[in-house]
Amino acid sequence: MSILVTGSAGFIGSNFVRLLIDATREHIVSLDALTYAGNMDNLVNVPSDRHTFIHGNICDEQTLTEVFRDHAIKKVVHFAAESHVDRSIMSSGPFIQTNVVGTQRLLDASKSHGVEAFVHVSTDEVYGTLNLTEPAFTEQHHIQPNSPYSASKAASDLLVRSYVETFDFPAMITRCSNNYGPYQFPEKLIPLMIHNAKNNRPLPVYGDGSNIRDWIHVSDHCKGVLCVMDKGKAGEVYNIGGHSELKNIDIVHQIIDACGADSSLIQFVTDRPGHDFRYAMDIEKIKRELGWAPEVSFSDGLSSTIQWYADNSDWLEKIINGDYQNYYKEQYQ
Ligand code: NAD
Ligand code: TDX
Repeated sequence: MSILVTGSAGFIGSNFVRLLIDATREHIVSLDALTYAGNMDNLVNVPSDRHTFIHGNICDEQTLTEVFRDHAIKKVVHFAAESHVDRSIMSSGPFIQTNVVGTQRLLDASKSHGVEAFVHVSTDEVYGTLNLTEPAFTEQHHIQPNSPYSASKAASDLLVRSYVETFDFPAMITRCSNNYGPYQFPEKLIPLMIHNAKNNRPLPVYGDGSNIRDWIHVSDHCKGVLCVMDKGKAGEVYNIGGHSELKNIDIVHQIIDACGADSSLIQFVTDRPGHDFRYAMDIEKIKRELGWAPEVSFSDGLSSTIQWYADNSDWLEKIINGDYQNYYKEQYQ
C-alpha cells in the first residue's frame, strides 16, 4: 500500500516526501506536472526503492486513472497547486484549472478508488485578512478570500467539504500560515530577499512593509500535515501556524543583517492590489486534539534557511537563470 503525494516536486511537497521517507516505512507515489515551480532537483537523494515519481497533471483524468490503477494507494496528501498570489493577479486561469478543477478530478479519482484518508493542504489566506486587534483565525472563522489565489484555494476547500458531506468521503483540510525553509522558489518573500541581499540587488518591499504574516518553518508544517494524515478526524479542518507574527519590513531587516547587506537596498514599491494586511493562526485545536506544535523558532529557522541558500547556490542559480528572469521583469519593472 502506498501514499500518493501530489505537488511533490514543489517546495512543501518535496519536504513532505523527505519527511515520509524518514518518519514512516511507507512507499510513496508522487505526482507532479513540473510547472515552473516544480523541480526534480528538489527530490534528489530521495531513495528510489521507497519512491515512485510520476510526471503528470492532476487535471488529467486518464493520468489519475492510471495512477490509481497501477498503485495501491491508501492515502492521498494533496499539495499540488498554483501557489503565488502575485501570479494569480497577473493571470488567474491556471489557478482555477489546477486548484479547483484539478482538486475536483483528484477527489473523484480518490473517491472511486476508496482511499482511507485524503489530506487537502490549504492556507490561512482563505480566511481573508485581520486588523491589528482582531483575534487570530480559528477554524470557525468565515471564509473571505481576497486574491484569485486564495479564492481558488477556498473553492477547493468547499469542494472537499462537499465530498465529506455528500459522499461520506474521508477528507481532512489543513490551513497553514506562511512557510519558509529549504527548496522554496525565489518568487516568495524570504528566498527572494535572501537572493537579492546576497547579490546587492534592490529589495522590493510592497507598500510600507507593515503587513504581517505568521511564519512557520516548512519542517513544522510537514510534521503537522503528517500528524493530520495519521490522527486527524474525517471532515475536520485543522489550522497550522508558527506562532510567529512579523512585519515584512522587520524580516527584510533581519535578512539584511544576516547577509551583511546594506539597508539602502530597500525599495518601497507599489503595493500588491488587495494586499491582505495581517494573518494570524489560532492553533489550539491541532495542539489539543492531535498533540502537534511548532518546534522551530523564527530566528533559528531563518539562520538555517539563509545557510541552506548559501550552500545550495547552484540550485538557486539554475532557477534564477531560467524563465524566472521574465517573471521578475514583469512583476518588478
Ligand atoms: P509550490 O508552488 O512550490 O509547488 C507546487 C507544486 O505543484 C509544483 O511542484 C508544481 O509543479 C505542482 N503542480 C502545479 N500544478 C499542478 C498540476 N496541475 N498537476 C500536478 N502538479 C502540479 O507550492 P508550495 O509552496 O509548495 O505549496 C504547496 C501547497 O501548500 C499548495 O497547495 C499551497 O496552497 C499550500 N500552502 C502553501 C503555503 C506557503 O507558504 N508556501 C502556506 C500554506 C499552504
Ligand atoms: O517582493 C515581495 N515584496 C513584498 O513586500 C514579495 C514577493 C512579497 N512581499 C510581501 C507580500 C506579503 O505581505 O511579503 C509578504 C509575503 O509574500 P509572499 O511570500 O508572496 O507570501 P503570501 O502572499 O503571504 O502567501 C504565502 O503564504 C500563504 C504563499 O505564497 C501562499 O502559497 C500561502 O498559501
